[in-house]
Amino acid sequence: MADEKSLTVWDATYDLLRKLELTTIFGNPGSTEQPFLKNFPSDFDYILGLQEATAVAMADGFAQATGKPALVNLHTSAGTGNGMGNIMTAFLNKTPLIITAGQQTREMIICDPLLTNRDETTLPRPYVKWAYEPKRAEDVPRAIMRAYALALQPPAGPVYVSIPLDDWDKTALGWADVRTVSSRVAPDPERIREFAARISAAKNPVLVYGAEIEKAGGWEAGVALAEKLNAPVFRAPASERMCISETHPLFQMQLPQAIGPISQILKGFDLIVVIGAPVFRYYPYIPGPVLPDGAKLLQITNDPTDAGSALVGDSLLSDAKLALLALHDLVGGRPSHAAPPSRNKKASVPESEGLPLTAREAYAALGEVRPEDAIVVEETPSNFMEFRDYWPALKPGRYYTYASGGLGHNAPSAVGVALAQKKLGTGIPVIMLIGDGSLQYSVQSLSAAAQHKLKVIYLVPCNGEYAILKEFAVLEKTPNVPALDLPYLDILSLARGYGVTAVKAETKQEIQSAFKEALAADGPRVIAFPIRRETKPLIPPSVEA
Ligand SMILES: Cc1ncc(C[n+]2csc(CCOP(=O)(O)OP(=O)(O)O)c2C)c(N)n1
Ligand SMILES: [Mg+2]
Repeated sequence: MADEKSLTVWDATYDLLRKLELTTIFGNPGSTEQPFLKNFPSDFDYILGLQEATAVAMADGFAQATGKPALVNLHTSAGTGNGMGNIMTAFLNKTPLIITAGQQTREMIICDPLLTNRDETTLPRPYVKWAYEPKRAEDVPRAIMRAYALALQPPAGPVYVSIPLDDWDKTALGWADVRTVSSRVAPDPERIREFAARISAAKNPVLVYGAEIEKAGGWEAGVALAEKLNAPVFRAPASERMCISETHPLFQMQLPQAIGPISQILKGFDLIVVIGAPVFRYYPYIPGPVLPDGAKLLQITNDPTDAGSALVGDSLLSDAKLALLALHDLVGGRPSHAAPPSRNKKASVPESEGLPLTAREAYAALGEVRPEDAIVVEETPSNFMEFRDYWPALKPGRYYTYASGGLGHNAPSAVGVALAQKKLGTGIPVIMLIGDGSLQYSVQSLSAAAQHKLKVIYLVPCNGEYAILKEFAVLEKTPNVPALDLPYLDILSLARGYGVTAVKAETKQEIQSAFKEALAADGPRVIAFPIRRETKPLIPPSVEA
């Protein structure tokens, strides 16, 4: 290690990263990053994305699965641009990511040479919590420390530090000071008492749980509150994480992502208590009352933006777990209140109608051979709800998807989740359920899975189309949209091109045996299974009722 006299910005920064446990760096190198990556220390790992969208989302999955911030290094403006869709998703996922990007030499920036990141602090906005380029090279380690402290605090999220390539060899101010910050906010005691009193006074309260509960480690606290109140639990629409076992008798279903249908479903409840979620994450516009007649709403979130954007109700800022524990102590129990009938019926296995299988038939087949402890990462827009019918979430940390709907996030995120399992030594396999269209957006992630021999099984339902957009076209009455069919995609060749063993499975038996083989294999596998083309209603009639 360098002595204090010759200490460089590079030395001080790597020392800081080591102390912050940011020793896994996701990225894609260019000449503006090479001065940072030179003499790469042997106790660090570099995970190559091949494209920055992949690098960002791998880091996102890794950070979520380890529960710690992760570091991504992007190539100046072009690399930031490529990563931007997934930076947006990381922002909505509230994942703490420290993003560093190379920048041209300070001496030359004035004349706009190639690779200049013009307006470097504007480019990643509004989807970073902070964007900064140090005013002098010596401030690089402090900027990274500040970025780390900001990324971690609620609501967590990505931060961006642009670093000119000539900064790394400059003399440092000294070793960087390592700081710690808190990552939870406790509820205002007076306001949570008011919320508890309103819940205790409600005749027929309902709980809507969101992703913040799992991120806060609050599954048990959520169950305890629901059981004390004897109140039904819905999952917030478009939740990126789970919050309760889907087989718990009080669990109902995930709410649909539309105004009218949500009110329909919540009809009859006088108090809707949303914990750890926005109110609400909508998708198609289906008009209707925001709340059913006579209902009031309470929201608890750690995000002031989500508290601000709610159309109705009263909000309280808090970490979800701390709020659940406090409410549990403060509310009155309702043991005599009749338990709600569960909507959560075991999905029946459909009769075979020939080939190709429907998505439901294929998922029923997979559900039969499910290893209980696997992690699922999902991006299959038109049929993920069917998958969940046969693969209910049972434990925390076993289900990930995106908070944004921006395709290209989950395939690389699954690789990050699998890398985390490898580093943590859990042995838990990762099942990546990905649409044939969606796989194309960050297809390079297959390569990292192969290079690091990660236990990821890609399940690719192949309908050769953008099925969800056909469903949207019916709802929005927009016929004859071009380019919704992609029958020419060759998933097996793509996978093999990136070094991943790939098989096609058509029948129930083929799917099941390919899956069992994949579970036993060393490294990733792709299983492509043709599914029947179906254009279903975007909001299923069962949830409109
Ligand atoms: C970055 C991005 N580009 C485009 C879209 C629009 N989009 C939403 S779903 C979808 C099709 C997904 O196709 P596929 O993965 O095959 O799933 P399927 O609808 O067939 O189930 C598209 C293109 C998007 N959500 N994100
Ligand atoms: Mg498709």
